[in-house]
Amino acid sequence: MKADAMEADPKALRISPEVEAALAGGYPVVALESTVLAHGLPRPRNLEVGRELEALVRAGGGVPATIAVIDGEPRIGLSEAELERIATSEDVRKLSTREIPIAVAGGLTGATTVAATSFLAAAAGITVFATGGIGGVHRGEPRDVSPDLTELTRTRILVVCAGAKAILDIPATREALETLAIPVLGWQTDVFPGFYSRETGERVDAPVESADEVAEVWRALRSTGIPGGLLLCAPVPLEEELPASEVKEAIDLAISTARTSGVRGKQLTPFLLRELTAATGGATLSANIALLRNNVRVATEVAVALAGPDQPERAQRSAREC
Ligand code: PSU
Ligand code: MN
Repeated sequence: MKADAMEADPKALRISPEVEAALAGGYPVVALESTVLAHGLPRPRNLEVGRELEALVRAGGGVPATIAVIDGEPRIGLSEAELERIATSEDVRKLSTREIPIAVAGGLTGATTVAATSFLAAAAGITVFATGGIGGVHRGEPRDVSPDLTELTRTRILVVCAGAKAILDIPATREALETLAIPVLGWQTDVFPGFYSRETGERVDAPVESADEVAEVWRALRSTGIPGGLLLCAPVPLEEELPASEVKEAIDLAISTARTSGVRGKQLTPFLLRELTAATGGATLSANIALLRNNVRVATEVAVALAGPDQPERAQRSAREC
């Protein structure tokens, strides 16, 4: 099966000159998500984190491509001013894949979720994408299942994340990944991590020890013709971990507040994240930032491994020249 993105009109995407040059030269490129900036982290930390993550990709020898829709244009790689707009403007929507055409037709500005970022990154020819945590199966009935999961069944993308957050139903999320036939790798672990915490009681499909090993699985995914993407889960660094028991109460409270206030649909995840940040103070925020940094470092290593041995130095040179 050909990915839908293969049929996209290349003119429908605006790729920044730097990202375009990197892709044309086969240099390592790492896609970055914008919903985490616009709706997942509090201001003003969100803008600082957005800048820092881009800088981390560069420090690792890659070229960052933060993705968003700006005035109806899907953008792959943002300028400093555009990144600031996504992080600070009041009028930034949350866009999953289904909402991209609506934003494009309406000339709207929005931040892209894991699903939408995956789709646009793959359409632009990017393989590796770093985020914080993926969406999954929410608790309660009727089941609210993030399109992040289904996007991975049809889009060729390697997503690096810290697992799924405990605001979700973790066993159901892990089960859904299995049902949807999405390979789940663990970065130097066989545990499926739980965002703030390293342990969930769930397992990955296979541990991987190095970026080269990830690259091998990626190439095998492509050569076997199995459709869709791959999830690489990197646990939050040990010193920054928040044990699940320390956030459980705040999570249970946030979920019951959402229920009693009738918050559902696409508002649910941002609502729970805001409630949680407010309830736990800086604790969840610093763990969140630590795991984002870690995922970006791992993703850059993987992108460098996929680009081949002589690429990192050339990428740094090209980044300096831009
Ligand atoms: N999980 C987090 N932080 C986030 C998100 C998820 O820990 O910011 C964001 C991501 O952009 C993810 C989206 O793709 O929420 C999932 O939203 P939904 O459940 O509505 O699909
Ligand atoms: Mn949903």
